[in-house]
Amino acid sequence: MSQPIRTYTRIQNQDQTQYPPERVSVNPARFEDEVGLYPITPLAGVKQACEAARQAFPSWRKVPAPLRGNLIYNLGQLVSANKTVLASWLTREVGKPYSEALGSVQEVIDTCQFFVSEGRRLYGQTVPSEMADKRLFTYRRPVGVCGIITAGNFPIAVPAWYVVPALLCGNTVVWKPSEDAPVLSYLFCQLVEKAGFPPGVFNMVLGDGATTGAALVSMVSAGLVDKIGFTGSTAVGQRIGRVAGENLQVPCLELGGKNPLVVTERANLELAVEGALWSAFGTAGQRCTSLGVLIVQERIYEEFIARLLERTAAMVIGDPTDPSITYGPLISKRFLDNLLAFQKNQIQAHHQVLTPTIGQITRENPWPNFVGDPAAGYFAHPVLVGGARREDVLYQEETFGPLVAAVSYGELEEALDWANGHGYGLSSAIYTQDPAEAFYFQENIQAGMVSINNTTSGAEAHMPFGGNGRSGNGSRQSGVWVLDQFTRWQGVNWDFSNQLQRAQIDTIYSPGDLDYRVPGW
Ligand code: UN1
Repeated sequence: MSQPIRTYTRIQNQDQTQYPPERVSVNPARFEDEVGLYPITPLAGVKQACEAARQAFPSWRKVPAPLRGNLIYNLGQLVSANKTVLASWLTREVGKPYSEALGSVQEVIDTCQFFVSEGRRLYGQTVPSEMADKRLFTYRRPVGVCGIITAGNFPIAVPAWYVVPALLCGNTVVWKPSEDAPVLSYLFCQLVEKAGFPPGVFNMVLGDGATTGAALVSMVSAGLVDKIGFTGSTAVGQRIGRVAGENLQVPCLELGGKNPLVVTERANLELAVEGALWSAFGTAGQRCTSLGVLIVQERIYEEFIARLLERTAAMVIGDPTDPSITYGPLISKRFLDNLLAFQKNQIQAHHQVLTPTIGQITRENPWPNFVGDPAAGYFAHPVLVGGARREDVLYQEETFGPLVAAVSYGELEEALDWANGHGYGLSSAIYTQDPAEAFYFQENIQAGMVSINNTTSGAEAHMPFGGNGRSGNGSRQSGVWVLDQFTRWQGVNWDFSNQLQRAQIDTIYSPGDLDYRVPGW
């Protein structure tokens, strides 16, 4: 075990040592392993970071986009060259199984690769004018200073979804990463700087949402931040939306999910069991795309649940560095406490716990296939609950942990009712071999993302990522779609006729002599 890393607020590519690291980031699978020490950046530090970003913006936006892309290229290469080191830190700091951690780092590389060449596109349009000797053009212009606030479950992949396109488009950034991953964030920050981004273009403040995060959001009203990008809970997203709305801004919000997975009679059951297992318990259910409600056709319900329980019982849980595990610890104590409280309050008398038990995995409440010492970390039992009703919080609210509600349905319409009824709309899945069912589902689900014969999680880095309803405000990340978050369209008209040409007034709409009037009308 190496010494804890001391992390700092980084402004202008420098450690701000006036904010000394005072809090400890611990390994959630081994409490005695102190991963790092980090500061809570106070309001003054957040303001300083935003001012630095504001100052850097005018010259950064003038750097030609292909050259900004070259720095994104450097970042991708740096992340790639340090992939295994970053993945190890990721596993150590947030407890993600190592193979998944590698995938998570790969998502950063994929994002860089996509946006490198976007620097050579960032296409605008040439548009015909209704008048002679006049040309119309559209350009993408950067928004300004972007405040990015992200979560601990994908501590660098999801930030890269914001930061990489934001920088490529000519914006400057103040990033508030998750307080659960300050060390990994600090390492990522150093790679961004090593890639060659000028001082002030990328800055990082540290601390939790209620303090540092709220301070960053308050910079919107102070006129120092032009755009907030936020991944986290629906409740916090609503608060950010209110502040942004008052300031006539549109935030990029990626919020919670209660993602449905429907299994029809025409599904390949074995595949569906495997998909449900991974959607439910992969990453210990801590993806915003994790399974929330399992919706199974009533004639196959019993058999499906029995097979799923069999596979669940065979899962290995525990030490995230062990390749045999399906999932490791929860990200931090906060996540475990929230999950336990949810189980205690929301699993009620009319529910049936179908898995052996609920709660934390401990020596007294063990999981049979456990690797490591359960008392050394924040481990939770996998839980599948039957008998959910529409009005239950168990069905209505995101859980964020290895807890899934299972229900049965008769007609596909009823399955869709369950799938949409809670008002979230992030991701969704259907298992069926029948194209008609698949089409019906994809057309009628309100989710922003739909999987057919694949899991609710695992979106690729160049597809639109985002949700509707309680899952977000319709903003999309990734691929070309995110460009609309970090640029604003500018329309330009250029008249070289040397005379005043008034649109709609001097336009000759009908140069021909055709008389459209109908005789006798
Ligand atoms: C998240 O949990 O916030 O689609 C993002 C997935 C991952 C990203 C999840 N690629 O599951």
